Amino acid sequence: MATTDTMRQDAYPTRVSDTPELLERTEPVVRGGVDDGPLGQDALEAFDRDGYLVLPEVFSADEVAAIRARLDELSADPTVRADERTITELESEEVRSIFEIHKSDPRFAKLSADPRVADVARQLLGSDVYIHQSRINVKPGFVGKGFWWHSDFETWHAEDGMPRMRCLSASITLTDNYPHNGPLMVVPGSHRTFITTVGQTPEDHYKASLKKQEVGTPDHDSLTELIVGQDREIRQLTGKAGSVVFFDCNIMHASSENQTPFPRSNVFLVYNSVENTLDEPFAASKRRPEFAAATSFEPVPRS
Ligand code: 6CS
Ligand code: FE
Repeated sequence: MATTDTMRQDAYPTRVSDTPELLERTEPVVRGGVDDGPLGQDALEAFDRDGYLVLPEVFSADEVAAIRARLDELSADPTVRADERTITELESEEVRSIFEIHKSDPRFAKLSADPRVADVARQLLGSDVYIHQSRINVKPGFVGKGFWWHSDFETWHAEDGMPRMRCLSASITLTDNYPHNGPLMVVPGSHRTFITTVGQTPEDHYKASLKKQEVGTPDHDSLTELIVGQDREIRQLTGKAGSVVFFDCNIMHASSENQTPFPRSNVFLVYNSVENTLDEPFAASKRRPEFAAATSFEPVPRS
């Protein structure tokens, strides 16, 4: 019998039931080997086990300074601030995120193709890659708010139509990340469990979720089962500016607000495998705008 859209295979059914579940990941984490890129066996095994990998000080202080200077220019530019791709904080007019920077700015386009980042993404995903989403998270001192616990893949699957977990983020730290200024927190190993969430996706959900996500985030009992029940830990990814944190699309992560004078700014580049291009959303009436979910799947050029 011919399958219809409603019968499309969905390995990760989320936002469809009123009871959350913890499902096993049904696919590999690392798809390439030591001959497919710069990472050695230990690094590949660490990413496979933990769902993330920190490469310290990949970019020089001068390179970071140039990117930060550009970030400061963009954040102050009234045209950028008025752009729908710029998200401000819920309680202030402070810039929270600037999306699609790999398309709007040549420096970030070059950064997204930098072999120090893109070659690692290709190796881990075992294929050519394209940019699903890019953004800068500014998290300025004192007023930068946090990001509640979530799996990126849950949103990218439900709202953007991303079929499988063959996708990762590379976070380039533009400022030193301390324990106290809202660094990325991850639950190592959580990438192998998919927590389904309850609650239907509202129309134009991204307008609220990019400021403060609620629908699509795991409930407290599921988070407790994931962390306490599965005997996992919460790890703060601190480190010097210029480091790169690669993290799997399904790892459970969050970050706290920043109550210090020290900004915590990162560039996020989301690499999706060209074998995992977007389908129709799995749990939303329509896909999010292009700046949140690219539908041009050109591979990032190799250098
Ligand atoms: O909804 C999204 O696509 C974005 N939101 C968060 C909190 N992380 C992933 C992504 O940038
Ligand atoms: Fe995220």
